[in-house]
Amino acid sequence: MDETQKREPLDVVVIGAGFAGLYMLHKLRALGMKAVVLEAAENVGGTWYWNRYPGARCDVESLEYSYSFDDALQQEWHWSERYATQPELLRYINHVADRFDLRRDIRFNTRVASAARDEQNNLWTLSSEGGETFTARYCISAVGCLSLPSLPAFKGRDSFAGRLYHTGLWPREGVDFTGLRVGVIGTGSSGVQVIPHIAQQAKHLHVFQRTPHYSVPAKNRPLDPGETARYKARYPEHREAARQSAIGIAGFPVPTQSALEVSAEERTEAYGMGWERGSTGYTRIYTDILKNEVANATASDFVKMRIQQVVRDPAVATRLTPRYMIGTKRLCLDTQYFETYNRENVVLVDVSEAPIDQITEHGIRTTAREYELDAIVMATGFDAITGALKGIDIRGSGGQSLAQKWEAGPRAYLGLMTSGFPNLFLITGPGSPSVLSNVVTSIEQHVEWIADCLAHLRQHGIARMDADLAAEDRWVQTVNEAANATLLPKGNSWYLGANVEGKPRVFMPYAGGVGNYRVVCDQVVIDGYRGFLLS
Ligand code: N01
Repeated sequence: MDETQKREPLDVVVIGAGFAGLYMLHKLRALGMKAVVLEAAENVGGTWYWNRYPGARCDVESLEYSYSFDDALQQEWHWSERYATQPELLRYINHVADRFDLRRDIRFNTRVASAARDEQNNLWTLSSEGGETFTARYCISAVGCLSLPSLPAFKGRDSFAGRLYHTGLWPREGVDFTGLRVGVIGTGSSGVQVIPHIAQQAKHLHVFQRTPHYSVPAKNRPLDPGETARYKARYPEHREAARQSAIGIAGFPVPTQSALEVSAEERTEAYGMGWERGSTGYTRIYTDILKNEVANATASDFVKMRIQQVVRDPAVATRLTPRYMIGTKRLCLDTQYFETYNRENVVLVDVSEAPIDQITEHGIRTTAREYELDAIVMATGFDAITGALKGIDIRGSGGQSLAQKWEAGPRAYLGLMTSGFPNLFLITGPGSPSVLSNVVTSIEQHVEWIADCLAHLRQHGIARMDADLAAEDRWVQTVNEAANATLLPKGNSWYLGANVEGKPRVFMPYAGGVGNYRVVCDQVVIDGYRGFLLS
């Protein structure tokens, strides 16, 4: 008899102990449900556990990028900086795990390999890579949207004699680059954050850039106690504003004007103020920056102009100047990023024309020449939104594989369930605002929706819930329409899977706004879980 048969099935098994999995467990406990969380890492934290690279910092302000579900928690926790560093965020998540006594139901070092639906017994069986099995009535994915690192399959990757790192799999003990010749591949959010730090330590840094990206200064600073106290005094209002907002952030002013209905002088002043304020809200200064190409060009041009001003060598400045529309790839937030290219020990290698041909024993060879290096840092991002889920062999009704169902792009109703996989819930799944929002706001909304749903099923004696295929198809259409009403699908971004070779080009998150999305989810419930099949 194997482990599975010896044990009573659990009510719920949750995959992942990041922000989503922890809160889900807390809610399930409150419902009196027997739940276990399976976590690949040896501790809690999810993305904040793995992304320990120097300079890792959140780009949503600390007072907003935190749980709102417990007032004592939000009042008592002290954030030291406007944008929290990775270590501070990890301390916070550990505090939450301890405060709510969550660890006793988390199995660490347990990477889920497969999840199979047993239709006859209405159960899910999950197997770990270590061979353990867990059986439950419901399975909830809290695997995160940016959790499977993408390592481009450069020829010769294993032949490199030096040390090779990925920002999303950073060694716990840290890395000392002192005196080394370092190469960083990638200039997205991770690259933009890690590059200034490595530049300060390394003897020499080569940055291999394929696409120059937009970044605005974070203007990070210590939080003033008076300011924090004033903010906390109105926490419930701020949180409610975030829930109703477009991207789950209360602090971004709601734009009221088109960029094209004001004078050039007025625009320049507004962009200048946005630049000085330091936040990704820069692309929300006017209503149409992400909707109209002409409006977008005005916002893009301002940042391009700033890059030209900051970077002293005009040829380097030109190579650092983005050529796409701002915001169509995720806007980066940095501290001294462009300034770093004024350092003597930093060289920008443009690999858009002479791409990386291979990694050699000695370093990186582009089609133009070889660069000798002691260490290589891949800041090459993630197989976003679907990668972690598709990496688990998930089999629904009739043995259908999720990876196969999503071969041409993910399909999920409200991003919460995918038809043919009954009793499997997805926190921040594809087709929900997820990565286009303050993800903690979106996680809380999904966790609460799922918990309410499970309570409803129990109360009404409903054992099985699935998404109706027709409702799912209509929602996928809605997601496409929402994206196409913006400029977002026009960038070669990871929102579209464009960063992973062979991944279908499908815009995955819902771009219609956090507040609007919440209304839809709530209305579906009011309508008796419209679009779901309950039996
Ligand atoms: O990954 P990315 P990331 N040859 O995909 C390059 C969140 N995040 O880890 O643009 C050469 O953005 C690639 O080039 P290109 C945030 O949501 C948040 O930086 O595809 N280069 C790009 O420059 C963010 O958006 C925070 O042409 C190659 C880079 O690698 C998301 O995570 C911090 C290449 C990858 O950039 C992902 O950010 C960090 C190749 N073969 C992350 N393959 C904050 O909160 C890829 N690249 C601040």
